[in-house]
Amino acid sequence: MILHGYWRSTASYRVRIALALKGLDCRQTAHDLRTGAHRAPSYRALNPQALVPALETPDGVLTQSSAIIEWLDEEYPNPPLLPAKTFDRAVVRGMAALVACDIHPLHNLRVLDRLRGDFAATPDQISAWIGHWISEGFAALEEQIARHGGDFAFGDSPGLADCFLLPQLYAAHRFDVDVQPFPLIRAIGARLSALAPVAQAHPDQQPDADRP
Ligand SMILES: N[C@@H](CCC(=O)N[C@@H](CS)C(=O)NCC(=O)O)C(=O)O
Repeated sequence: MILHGYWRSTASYRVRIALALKGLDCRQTAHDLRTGAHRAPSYRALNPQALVPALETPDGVLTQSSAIIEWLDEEYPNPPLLPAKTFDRAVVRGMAALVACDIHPLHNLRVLDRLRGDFAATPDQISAWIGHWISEGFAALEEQIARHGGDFAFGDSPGLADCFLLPQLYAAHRFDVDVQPFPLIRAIGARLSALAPVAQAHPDQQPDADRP
C-alpha cells in the first residue's frame, strides 16, 4: 500500500493514526501542498479531487480519509476501530463526521485561499474564522465525549473518533486556537500521543516535515 499525503495535512494524519493503531506498515509519498504539487496531473490521475490523502491498495486507489479508514478497519479488523453495537458505531461515526464534515473543511487550504484571494480577508480575520469553527465544533465534541467517552473519545480503547480528534487538536495548536475550554479533548489528545505508534504518526515525525 502507498499512502499519498503531506506531513501537515490533518486528513493524512488521520489515516496515519489508523495505520498505527492497527500496526500496519505503509509506504508514503508526499505532495507538498504549499507548492501545489497535489494539483499536478500525475496526482489528479490518482485522486480527481486533488486532495490528500489517497491510498493505493492492491484493489485500486481509495480517496477520502473516512472511507480509507473504514476500509482499513474492514480489511484489517484487529484491533477494531469501531465498537460492536450498531448504535455505538453510529455514535462514533457521528463524532468523526463532526470533525471531518463540520470543522476541518471550513479551514482547509483551498477555503482559506478563497477567503484571502476573493474576499481580501486579513490575517486577523483568517485567524478569527478558523478559531470560530474549531471552537464551535470542539464545544460539541467535548459534550459528546462527556456522554460517550472514557480514556478515549468513545469508551476506553482508541478508535475511529480518535483518528479524527488528534489531528484536529494538532490543527487547533497550529492555528493558535485556545483549547483550554476543552479538558476532555486535551486529555484524550495527551493519552493518544503517549501511544508510541501514534506518536510516530505525528506530522513532525514525517520524512517530508520541515526541519528547524
Ligand atoms: N474530506 C477529505 C479532505 C481532504 C483534504 O481537504 N485534504 C487537504 C489537506 S488536510 C488538502 O488536500 N488540501 C489541499 C487544498 O486545499 O488545496 C478527506 O477527509 O480526505
